[in-house]
Amino acid sequence: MVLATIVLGVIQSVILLQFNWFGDDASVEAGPIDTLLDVTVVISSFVFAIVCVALGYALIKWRAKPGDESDGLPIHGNTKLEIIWTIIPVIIVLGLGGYSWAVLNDIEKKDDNAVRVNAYAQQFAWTFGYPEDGNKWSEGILHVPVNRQLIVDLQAQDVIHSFWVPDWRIKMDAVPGLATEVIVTPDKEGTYPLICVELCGVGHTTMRALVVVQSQEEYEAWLKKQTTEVPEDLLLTGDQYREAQAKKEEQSGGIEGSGVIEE
Ligand SMILES: [Cu+2]
Repeated sequence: MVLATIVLGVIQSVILLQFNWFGDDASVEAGPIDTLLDVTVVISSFVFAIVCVALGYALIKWRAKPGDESDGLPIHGNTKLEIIWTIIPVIIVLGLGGYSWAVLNDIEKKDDNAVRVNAYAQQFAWTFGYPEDGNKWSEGILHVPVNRQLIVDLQAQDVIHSFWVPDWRIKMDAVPGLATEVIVTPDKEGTYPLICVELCGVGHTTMRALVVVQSQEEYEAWLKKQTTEVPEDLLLTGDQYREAQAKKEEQSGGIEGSGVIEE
């Protein structure tokens, strides 16, 4: 049985690892994320193999003889077995949880040299602000430099949206009134789809944009050519949010300056 389980687990793992589940990879973060998925696939394959072999063994070994209509034995649990099948899954889940935490912790480290972009999400479009150079604005297309960390501040204008670039493997929700950000280092030049992956209304499926990853020089040249600035009404939502946050901090800080708590 042990041998059958190992053989089945190995065969399943080998087959499942042949698939390129997430498509091409175009970020530094894609490597560790894909490895995490592969480890999960292999562990799941062996768990599935244990279940299949145990089930197959039971079906053959304890099959009722033809004509045997009698009841089965009155079995009343098995404490040892129950402890084992509780502890092993707990170890697996905690182990994978710790591993995932370590990967996330590692890929979310911020770089001082990162380029910052604002992504404004609204029903049903993405637009982008570039605070590094006059707060320029682009609609439906995000330009970023290659091999430089990118921090995208997500700003939802109406409902919850979600920023996902499959080739980067990174996905993050944009929530009204909440500051969330995408941290990623694109490492391959090219054009990639950006997809909203939070059902945000009737036009949700059309809420897509393009990401253009290019060299630092090309990126700067493109940014220089842009003339439109981020419209006021888009800025307002962000500013209002920051104002509210500042007020809150003042209040929790107590005594001075809030102008709200008098007596
Ligand atoms: Cu959306």
